Amino acid sequence: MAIFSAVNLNEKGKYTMLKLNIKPVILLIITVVLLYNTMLLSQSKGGEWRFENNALDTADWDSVENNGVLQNLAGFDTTPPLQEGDYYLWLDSANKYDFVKIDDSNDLDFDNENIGISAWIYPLAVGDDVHWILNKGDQFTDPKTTNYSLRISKSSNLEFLIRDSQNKAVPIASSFKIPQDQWTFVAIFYDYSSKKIHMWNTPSTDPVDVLDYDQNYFSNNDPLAIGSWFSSEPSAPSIKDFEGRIDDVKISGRLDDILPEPTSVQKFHNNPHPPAQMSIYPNPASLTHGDGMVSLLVDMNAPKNSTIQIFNVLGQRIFQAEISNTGNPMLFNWNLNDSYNQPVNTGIYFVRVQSMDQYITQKLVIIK
Ligand SMILES: [Ca+2]
Ligand SMILES: [Ca+2]
Ligand SMILES: [Ca+2]
Ligand SMILES: [Ca+2]
Repeated sequence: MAIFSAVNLNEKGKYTMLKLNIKPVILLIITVVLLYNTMLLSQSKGGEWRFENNALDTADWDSVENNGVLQNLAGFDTTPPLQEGDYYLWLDSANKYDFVKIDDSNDLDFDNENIGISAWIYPLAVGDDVHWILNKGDQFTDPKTTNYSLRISKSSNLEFLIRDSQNKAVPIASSFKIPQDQWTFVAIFYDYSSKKIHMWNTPSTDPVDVLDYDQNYFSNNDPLAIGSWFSSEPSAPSIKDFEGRIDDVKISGRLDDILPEPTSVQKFHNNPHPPAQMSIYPNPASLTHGDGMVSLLVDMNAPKNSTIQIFNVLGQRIFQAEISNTGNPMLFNWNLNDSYNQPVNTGIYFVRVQSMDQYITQKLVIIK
């Protein structure tokens, strides 16, 4: 009775109090279920390996989980400096034939089409020989096979290499060199239709090199090796191993999947609606005080199914969820855990919510 009279009276103060009182109820009703990486509409091939104490394919754009198996003394490690998450693939220079082997799959085969590959690498050996970052093929068969591969050349450049129909290796090298003993982002994109290779050594949208490259290339029946070139000769099961740390390896036919998305600028697409709005509270959010939760209240004007993505300052996506239509405004609660359900680190993050042609990005600070 008192509540209704508050509405009827429409006194500004009481009405505001009413809104505040029923807000938790409304918020409960429209609190949405976060569905992890399962409802993305468009797909490509390939995979993503983040080595979070496993070699699982965690890509959200591919159709098959191409999980890897550690070979010989390959392992995962957490010794700093870290690049992505808490673990990376550790390939010790004291060990031979250590790499990750992933079985052949149509999801990993590429035929005369676009292909993109990216990775974070921390090599402990460059310039002494070539070192394979990855290779889909077999070094032992005659002819040898390489559907596609990425390596550090003997001159320390990044090199993309395929094997053509005459079994001839066709490499193309970057202008830049790969430094030793530090993390470097490396990426290539072969735009097959325009016959161009794009190469990066920083996680930005603009490539460092754009090079002519006109080669047909073909799938094979052989494994993908991360950290070497697989050989079916049992006494020497790989060749010219990478030595050091590898993290966040991505393969896709689409450029968007292998490069971090832009994060730092708040943008709005052209649309006839007033700008989308988002409130994040609390902000800063605390990992250890309060309930360890942030709430996002988003007004998208024309609510449709939405995607929430959270990026760190390096532009790496650490969390993503698909949200079905919940009305407008929408409320999301995020428990400050990443996609692996691990608590995120303190620092600056960017929250991006996209719904059809609208998107909005805001900064979120997470403190102890
Ligand atoms: Ca896959
Ligand atoms: Ca990792
Ligand atoms: Ca090794
Ligand atoms: Ca195959």
